[in-house]
Amino acid sequence: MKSAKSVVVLTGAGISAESGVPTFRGNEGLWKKFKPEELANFDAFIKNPELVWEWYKYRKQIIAGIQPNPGHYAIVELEKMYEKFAVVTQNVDNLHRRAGSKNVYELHGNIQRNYCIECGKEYPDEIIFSKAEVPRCDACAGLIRPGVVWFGEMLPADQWNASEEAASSADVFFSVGTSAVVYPAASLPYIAKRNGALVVEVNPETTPLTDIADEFLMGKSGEILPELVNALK
Ligand code: BJW
Ligand code: ZN
Repeated sequence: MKSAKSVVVLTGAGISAESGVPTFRGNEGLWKKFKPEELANFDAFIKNPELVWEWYKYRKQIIAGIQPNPGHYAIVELEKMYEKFAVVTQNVDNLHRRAGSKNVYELHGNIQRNYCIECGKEYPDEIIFSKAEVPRCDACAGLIRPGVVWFGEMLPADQWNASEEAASSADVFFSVGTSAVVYPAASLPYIAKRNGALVVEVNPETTPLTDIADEFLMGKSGEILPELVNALK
């Protein structure tokens, strides 16, 4: 870490768990009743937009009421220490930017965005919450959807390309608070490792990545990352 020039931190739902955002999988997971693959896809939305909107409105409300935690702030501190630094997040909660991280790539979109599936017109959350029924576009009557990336959808090309490039040239690559099962995000640590990076995983539980990680720091990111920053300072 002391000699590294380029550091990349990939984050998942676990980094926001200590802020009070439920994770997707596992015992405390949001989707205990529904498999993520069943709900977070376009066909499920078309079949049952009421259910999918109920789920996103619930999460928008949670996210609006919470704050970044020491894990997010430790990543802000790390960014100040390196010439090249990137946060690549699978989270849609905007907490890295709110904490003060500058170079953030959002692979799965942002839950604060909403847009019409027919004409692309964007809508703020106030419009979404002003209607009890499924929100529709005032220009073309198309369904409005959340601005996130569902299964089977392409990731935003600019965010993905920049993340892949950052992973390829990283000296140290962190995988923090992700179950490391959703692709293509889960391929980034492998890309980094193939290009010579030291791969460090931070998670209270093991994942499919643990076996190939060079270091596994077992525990909560809100505790481990601040300790790491202190040790570096
Ligand atoms: C803590 C902690 C603490 C707890 N501190 N840690 C077969 C094989 C391979 C791939 C595929 C396949 N079939 C289909 C695919 C592709 C598919 C995929 O990967 N599927 C696999 C699941 C099998 N991927 C896609 O479809 C992607 N697109 C794509 O591939 O495009 C190309 C394509 C186009 C057309 C056709 C086919 C391919 C898109 C993926 C989009 C994922 N979207 C979601 C929803 C986003 C919107 C929303 O938020 O609602 O993204 S799903 C959900 O999972 C969300 C997350 O970002 C993502 C990852 O979850 P994450 O962050 O890892 O959370 P958890 O809950 O799983 O884990 C939390 C972790 O934290 C745990 O490990 C805990 O232990 C830990 N933790 N407390 C630190 N305090
Ligand atoms: Zn429209």
